[in-house]
Amino acid sequence: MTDAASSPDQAGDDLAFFIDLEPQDSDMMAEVVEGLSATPKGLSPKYFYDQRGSELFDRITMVPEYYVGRTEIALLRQIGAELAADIGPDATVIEYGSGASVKIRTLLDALEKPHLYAGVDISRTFLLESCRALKADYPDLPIGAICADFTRPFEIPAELFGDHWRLAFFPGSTIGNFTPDQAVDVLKAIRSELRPDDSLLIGVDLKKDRDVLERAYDDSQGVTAAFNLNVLHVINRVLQADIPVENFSHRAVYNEEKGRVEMHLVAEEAVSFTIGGHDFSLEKGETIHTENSHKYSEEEFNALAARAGFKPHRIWIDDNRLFSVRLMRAV
Ligand code: AVJ
Repeated sequence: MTDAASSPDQAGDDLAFFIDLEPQDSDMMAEVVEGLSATPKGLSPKYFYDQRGSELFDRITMVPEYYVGRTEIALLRQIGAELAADIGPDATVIEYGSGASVKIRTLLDALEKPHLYAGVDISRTFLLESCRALKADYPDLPIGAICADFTRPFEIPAELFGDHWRLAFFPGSTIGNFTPDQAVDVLKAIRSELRPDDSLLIGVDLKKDRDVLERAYDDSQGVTAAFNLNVLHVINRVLQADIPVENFSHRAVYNEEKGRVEMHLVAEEAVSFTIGGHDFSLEKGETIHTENSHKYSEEEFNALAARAGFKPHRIWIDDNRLFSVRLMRAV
């Protein structure tokens, strides 16, 4: 664990703090090599989000089939007054996966005099950009940035968040990217930055019709396909690999038994490539599993969150029962 709290001028501007826990590229090499050496082959979805991947994800949120982002934003707008009443004034807001710009603005606008905003993200560039953009719009709100991989336990100076009620904000159903056991660990890591009766506001996608789910992850404009394929470009660039991206295609399928949409990259013909001195090959038709997006019923998610020390406080669901926004309390 590094202790890399830096002064505001190292962050280059008027952020209240910038903590860089330096999530390592060497972890990426080891993880990618391990994932592609396994049977079946797999990659962590966190590598989707380089600059282009983040831009492609933004475009996914605008395709008609992908209901997740817009449904969550509409819910957040509707529930502002109830949320403000539940959270109270002067809250410290900690956002996991910074950059969901419309969502955090909707939340900050709803709350009464938030005390501090802290963004936590693995991408240093994206984190600093989104925190600076937020600072420009909320000049009177202290804004801090924490560069960290929140899928692993991380430690930040205890005094950083101060004495106010804390609200952890984890939108977008990002929690769905993890298997249920991993999700419990992520929620435990979030829980460890909270005290009893602090809050977690989390977006959780609901179980629904297979067709709706599969279309949401295979849109007709091919944006999700480009997003999925981009992870191979990321590996080629960051790890100096030579994966022939043009030989892969995108596949999305709802695995009903596991309650998740899976994205895969399918080798359209036999391919071979090298990453960091390791040789890999895929037969025609072999796949790389790139993402899971778990869907939960209300009860399923309650049970999962309970294992991490959260109890349900309120749940809001849209009229079409597509998506849930949940307010949970730390036990
Ligand atoms: C950002 C993880 C919530 O799983 O719905 C969207 C990512 N992947 N389309 C999701 C994603 C393909 C998204 N999350």
